[in-house]
Amino acid sequence: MNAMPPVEVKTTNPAVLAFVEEARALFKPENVRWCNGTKWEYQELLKSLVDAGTAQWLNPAKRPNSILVRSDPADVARVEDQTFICSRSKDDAGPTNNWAGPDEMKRTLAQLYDGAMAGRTMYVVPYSMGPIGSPIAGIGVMVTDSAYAVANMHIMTRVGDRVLAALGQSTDFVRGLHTVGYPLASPSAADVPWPCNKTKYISHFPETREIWSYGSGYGGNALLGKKCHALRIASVKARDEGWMAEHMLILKLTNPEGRVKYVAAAFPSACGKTNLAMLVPTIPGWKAETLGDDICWMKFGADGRLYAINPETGFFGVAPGTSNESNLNAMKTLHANIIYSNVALTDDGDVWWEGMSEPPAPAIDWMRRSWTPGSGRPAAHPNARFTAPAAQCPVIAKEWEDPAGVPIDAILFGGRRASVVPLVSEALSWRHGTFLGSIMASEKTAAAAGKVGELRRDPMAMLPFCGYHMGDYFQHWITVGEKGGSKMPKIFYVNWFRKSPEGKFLWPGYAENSRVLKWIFERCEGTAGAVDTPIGKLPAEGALDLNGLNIAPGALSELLRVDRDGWRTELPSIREHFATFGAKLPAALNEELDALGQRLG
Ligand code: O2Y
Ligand code: MN
Repeated sequence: MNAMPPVEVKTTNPAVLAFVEEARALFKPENVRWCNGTKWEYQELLKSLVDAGTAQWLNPAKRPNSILVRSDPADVARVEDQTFICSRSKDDAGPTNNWAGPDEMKRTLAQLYDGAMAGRTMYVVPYSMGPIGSPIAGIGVMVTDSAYAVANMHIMTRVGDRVLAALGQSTDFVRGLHTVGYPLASPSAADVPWPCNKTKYISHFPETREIWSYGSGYGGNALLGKKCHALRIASVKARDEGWMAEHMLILKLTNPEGRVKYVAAAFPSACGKTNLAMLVPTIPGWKAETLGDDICWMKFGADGRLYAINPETGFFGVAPGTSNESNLNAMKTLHANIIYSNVALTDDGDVWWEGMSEPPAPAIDWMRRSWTPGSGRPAAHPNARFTAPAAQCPVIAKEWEDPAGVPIDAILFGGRRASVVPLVSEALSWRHGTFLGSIMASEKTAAAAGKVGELRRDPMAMLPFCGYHMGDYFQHWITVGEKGGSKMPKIFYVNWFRKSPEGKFLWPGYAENSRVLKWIFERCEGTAGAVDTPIGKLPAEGALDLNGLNIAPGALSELLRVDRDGWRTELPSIREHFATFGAKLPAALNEELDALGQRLG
């Protein structure tokens, strides 16, 4: 694991040098490697993962330059219970975050960090979230002893010397410390394929823009640029500086006349965000292209509109359920240069996961055991992932790396609701849209803890990712809306998952969602009809393009039905939800709730 020689240090920035030196003194690694971000370096990282037994090469005839990594079975997903917002005041973390005092947390972690990288290489990873030099982008410097994390950062962010050059002598960078927490007695001591620690902490220090992560090597716990930086720390920075860091995909829509609209959309996990980000419209002449599938940073441009970038350069997508039917463009993206984590291995050296195709026979499951279809257990872990370069996506928009960003026309919220919530509605105003985002909810599926069907509120899909008090976050949305005034994007609420009384999905979803996107596009142009209802504006009769769609009789009226009783029944649960934010809940949201109650009658 320590094969790579140290490379030249390409910065004289005293703040960066001091940060790295302090980390070295604490972690006590065998050596330090400054990552330069080259392709050569990436290949060396993959080779070191294979040499260490963490990864294996896939069949190059099937998946060129791709590896399969299997993690420790106890290290397979983000650990929300062990994720902390360590603001100076507990009240700033709010009711939706775990909190610990920054000094106390740093004392705990400094003890765990002491010597934690013994026998290992400490990689220094300068990275940019967003196109280097973009006024919307932000820089981080992360140290880690995980070659897996570094290889993933290479795909997911812009890494290396050019980032240090862009940073110059500035001190405005996020400082990230990460260790798997598995020191070695010596560099030649026996290692395990996936070093990690039973003890895990994912700690954020919002005031000092620091992230301290311990014990996990997987995904969001270890790729500090993603959820930790681009959402939890960035949401705080965005509040302080007057911009928005959101858990949203970014999509470009082009109509048959060649006019373009940009849409950002927030959905909780398991609602098909990556699928929507890459959808192939079914309506003739319409085009959809991807700018991002997970995170969106938006700042005001000189013209007063909100401009968005995707801070990432890759997709860290859930593999199970991804198929040619559900997401053809993702499948095409995955042909080469991929890091697969915890998927199954076929006997011809390819990958497989549930929902991809007919099951292979036999295969090796994600826990390295032989597996046959019908064995009663999944071959891939439900949170198995692919890390894929965004540039490989066949429908990546040409402006996806534009440093200026793209002007956002519409923001979509959505969740998984079997009843009550219609296929699509348009908010009456930015403030009403903020209200809709603040009450976003999904019904629990069998995969989530809790009773199936129970509502889980996930405001703006930011519940696990907002780095401060969510009441203040709602207020930030309202404040930003007041600043942008009439130039703010229109807000819509969509629900692809409404069911008939018999429990059948009413809407085909997937590519057919383009019909809803068309209505949204045309609402932004002012050409599509809408009717006012108590819950917002719904498509007027005939405004939703259903040409060529085979939809059950009566399904459309049910999809667009305003279920007044259902909404009335929901009001107390919204009040209860709002009560959790105490005095920090903006009065404007209570006013919106009261107004909804009045409109429902
Ligand atoms: O489980 C993890 O470590 C990753 S979670 C994740 C990854 C990519 C995009 N979104 C998410 C999420 O939880 O929202
Ligand atoms: Mn996400």
